Amino acid sequence: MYDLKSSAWAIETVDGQDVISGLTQNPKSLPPQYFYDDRGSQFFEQICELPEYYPTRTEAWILRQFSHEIAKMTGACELIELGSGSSTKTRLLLDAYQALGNKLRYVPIDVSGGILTESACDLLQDYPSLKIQGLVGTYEQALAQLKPTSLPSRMIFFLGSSLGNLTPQKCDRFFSQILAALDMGEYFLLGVDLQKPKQILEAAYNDARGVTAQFNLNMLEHLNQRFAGNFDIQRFEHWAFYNNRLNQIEMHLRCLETHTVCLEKLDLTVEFKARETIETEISRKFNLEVIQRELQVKGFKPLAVWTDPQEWFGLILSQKS
Ligand code: AVI
Repeated sequence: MYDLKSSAWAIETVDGQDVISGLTQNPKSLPPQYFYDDRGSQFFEQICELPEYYPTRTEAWILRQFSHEIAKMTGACELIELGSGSSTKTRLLLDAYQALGNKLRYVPIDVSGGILTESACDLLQDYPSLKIQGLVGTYEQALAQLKPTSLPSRMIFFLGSSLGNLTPQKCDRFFSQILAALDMGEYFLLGVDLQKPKQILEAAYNDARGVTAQFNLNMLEHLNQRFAGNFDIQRFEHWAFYNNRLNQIEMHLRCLETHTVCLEKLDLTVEFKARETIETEISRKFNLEVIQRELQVKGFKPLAVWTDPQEWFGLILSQKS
C-alpha cells in the first residue's frame, strides 16, 4: 500500500518570508531548503555519485557492514526517514529489518514530493510486503504529524550528515523536536560527516564536473520560478571553502557584476554589488565524542557508534532515555 499524504504543503506555508529576510540582511543568505525543487534533488543525487563527494559512499559502506547489527539492537521497528530523497541507502536498512522476519513499515519524509513518490514506487516493487506512508514537508511539520505504530518500536533516522546543514542553534531545536516525536526507549540513528583535512573537504564541494556549482546556482532558478523572479544566473558563480575555525564548509553564490533582482510575488527588489555574496549553505563537520555528548545532554542515550576505516563518517545509534 502506498499512501502519499498531503502533497505540497512543503515550503508553500513558508510563503517566502525567509527569502525576504535572507536577501535583505547584510551579508545576504538564503535557506538551503530552496536547493530542493525536483531539479535540485536530481542534482543532489548526481553529487552523491561524484568521486570527490565521499560522504554518501562512505555512509553506505558503514550501513552495508553494520545494518544487521543495528536491526538486532533495536528489534522490529517502524523506520522513519527524515530527508529520504531517493531512499537508496534505506534499502540497506530495509534488507536488515526484513531479515528479522517482522512486518516492514517505512515513513519517508521529504520536501520534494516528486522524488519521494518516485522512490516509494520503486521500493514497493522490490519489497512487496512493505507498507509506506510518505509525508511531504519540512522536518518540523512532519515530526509533529508522526503517528504511534503497531510495531514494537520506531526508529527515526537522519542520514547523509544533513544535520551539518543546521546551525548549532537550529540543531539544538531539531534534537528537541526529535525527542518530542519519540516515545521513551525509541531510537534515533544519526549519520554525521567527520572532521578531516581541508583539501579533501574542499574538493568534495568543488567537484571537477561542476555539478555542485549547478546545484548551487539552481537555487536561483528555483526562486525565479517560485516567486516570479529575474535572477540572471549567468551573473553568479559558485564559491565554497572550509572554515577551519567553525569546522564547516561555507557555500555561497557570488555576484559577478551589479545586478537588480525583482521577485514579483514577494514584492521584493534587491540590489547586488559586484563580488557580493549570498550564503546558501553551511555543512558542519563533526567530532564523534562531541556530538555524542551533545546528544546525551539533550536526553538521548548513545548506544553504539560505527565508522569506516579512515574515520571519515560516523553513524550513531541512540535511544530516548
Ligand atoms: C544534504 N547535505 C548533507 C549536503 C552536504 O554535504 O552538506 C548538501 C550538499 N551541498 C553541496 N554538496 C552537497
